[in-house]
Amino acid sequence: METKLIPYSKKLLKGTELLNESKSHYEFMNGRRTIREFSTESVSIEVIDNLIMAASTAPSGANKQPWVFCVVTNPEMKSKIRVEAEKEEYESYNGRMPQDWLDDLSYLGTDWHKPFLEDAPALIIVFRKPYELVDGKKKNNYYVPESVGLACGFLLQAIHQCGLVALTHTPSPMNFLCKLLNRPENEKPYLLIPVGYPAENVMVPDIKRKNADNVLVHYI
Ligand code: IYR
Repeated sequence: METKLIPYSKKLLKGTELLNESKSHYEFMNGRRTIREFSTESVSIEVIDNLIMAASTAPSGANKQPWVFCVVTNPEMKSKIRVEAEKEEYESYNGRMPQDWLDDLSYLGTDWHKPFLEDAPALIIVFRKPYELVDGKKKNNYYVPESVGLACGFLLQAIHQCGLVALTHTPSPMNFLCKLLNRPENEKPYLLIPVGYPAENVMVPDIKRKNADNVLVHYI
């Protein structure tokens, strides 16, 4: 197949300008924190749509873009999601999660209560699509978890860029979301991301990120 090519042009940075840009971007991203308490203040749907379309620019296997982002702002639907998520989380925190896991989470102070599912103005539920259904036939997608993970990363970055906050929530198992949102069989829930403004005077755990010695290896 003949590929149609188009020019790619972008302003190039060099030297100190490049160094400064890379440093200030690192510092900006290092200021991102997961937030678990949300203000109920609304965010316009156009803003949410722009964040999602930024996420949807992520690279994906064979450019199949194997994702769907469902946005829930309806209060009744948010309540239904909270009820179902809390049922699963109750089971997880009371028997399904091994003690080691509970110990690893204890500093976060999380439990089965999930008020952010009603407080946050928008819940973005990300579905992965292992395959497409074309005329009732399955057509496989490629590198689906990697692609959808990248799209979620782009989404978190866009949310941070706009001064909003998010939580990467994984009620487990998440199958109730397929039913509640009436999704087709080729869509599997991947991540639930409440988005909005932080609750007033919100506090976050004083966690430390690993330094370069622990996450970066040079081969020069
Ligand atoms: N899904 C649960 C538990 C949980 C698991 C991990 I790994 C976390 O980093 C945080 C929470 C919950 O949302 O509470």
